[in-house]
Amino acid sequence: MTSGLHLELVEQVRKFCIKNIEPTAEKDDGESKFNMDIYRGLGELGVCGIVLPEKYGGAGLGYSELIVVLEEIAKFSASYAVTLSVSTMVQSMIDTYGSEEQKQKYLPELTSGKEIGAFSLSEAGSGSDAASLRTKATLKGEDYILNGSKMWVTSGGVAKTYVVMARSGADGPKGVSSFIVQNGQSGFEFGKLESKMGLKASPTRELIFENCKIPKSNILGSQGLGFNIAMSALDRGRFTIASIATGLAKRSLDEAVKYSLTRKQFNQPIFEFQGLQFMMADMACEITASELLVQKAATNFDAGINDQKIAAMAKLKATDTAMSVTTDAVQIMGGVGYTSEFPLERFMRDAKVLQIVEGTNQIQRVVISRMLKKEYS
Ligand code: COS
Repeated sequence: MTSGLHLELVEQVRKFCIKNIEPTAEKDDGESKFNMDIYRGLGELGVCGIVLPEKYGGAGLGYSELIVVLEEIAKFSASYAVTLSVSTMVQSMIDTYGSEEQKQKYLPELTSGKEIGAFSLSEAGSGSDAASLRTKATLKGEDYILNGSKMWVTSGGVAKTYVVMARSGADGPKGVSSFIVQNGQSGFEFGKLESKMGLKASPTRELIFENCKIPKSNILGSQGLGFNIAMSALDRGRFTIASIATGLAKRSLDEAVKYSLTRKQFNQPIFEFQGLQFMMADMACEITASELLVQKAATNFDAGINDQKIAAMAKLKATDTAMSVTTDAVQIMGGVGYTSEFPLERFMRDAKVLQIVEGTNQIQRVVISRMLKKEYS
């Protein structure tokens, strides 16, 4: 699986992260600070539009390359990796469902990393039951009027371009449409900035729409297609989140093994205790299983196969693994693992949200079991 191109990408991204992310990662986490210059630096490196066509400023590569990049960034900061993952998901929505005019207008500044894209589906009353969303989009002449609020929007406030799912028709999934809305639009305000357990360098905000008038031409795809657009975007978003989980887990195991080989107690490196060896063997096994699922999901997409089941499996397995591996890595490192001297306590807090975002892991099980039922019916 590891090609020369992948190794080259990993090397470039690693160098960038060591120089630009690692030195301030702990401080930025402590201050909940997102640094736009870091994101723009990733853009200059050419990784902010990896899967987008070159015609719109992308690199014209595939998801197999994107997961390698995200995994590497996550070894330093899950916050920047998630920002990039979600912005890429938004770009791919515009690329797949947008008109030529929309692509030319919105994609170049997203692919270049000059600006960020954000995805806005959840609301206070509709999380897992996404099709019950209530934000209204009322067609009046040549415009839609948006009213309502959206919650837990990754990059809310720092992103310029938002794909917002709103109700333009009847109850249920068929009444949902997707709209492109940009920061600065009259009637569009940012609400509460969330105070979170982890992923602190990535702002999460509420969006408020009050008689926000957007031209009809800002609809993505066609009226009533919004739920399907959101779901198919999440099929891609879910395994890219999984690659971030794999990055967190890999770095955590790396730190734990290195530490346990040098830390001595009872006159020997703590690595020599079988209790810890078995923990680390299990961690390595689970990480490899996760990595293979993520790779399978990515190669499927690159081959044009939209396999929801594998994407959901990758998200479920890799994020549960990240949670258990980061927790065990902190345990192996003991007191020092619980301090911010090492990044592991941050990684453990960051891992938790990966089990929740882009569909909780319970929803991934719903998707997997529905697919199983379909296969056997
Ligand atoms: N790709 C394209 N279309 C999809 C799809 C996918 N992956 N999944 C569902 N759809 C379509 C269905 O085909 C159906 O359309 P048709 O009637 O034309 O066939 C429509 O969407 C409704 O699908 P479904 O009946 O499965 O909808 P449900 O209300 O049962 O919801 C779940 C399904 C629970 C899977 C969905 O609501 C979900 O993923 N929830 C989690 C939301 C989430 O991930 N939020 C995170 C936001 S980002 S932090």
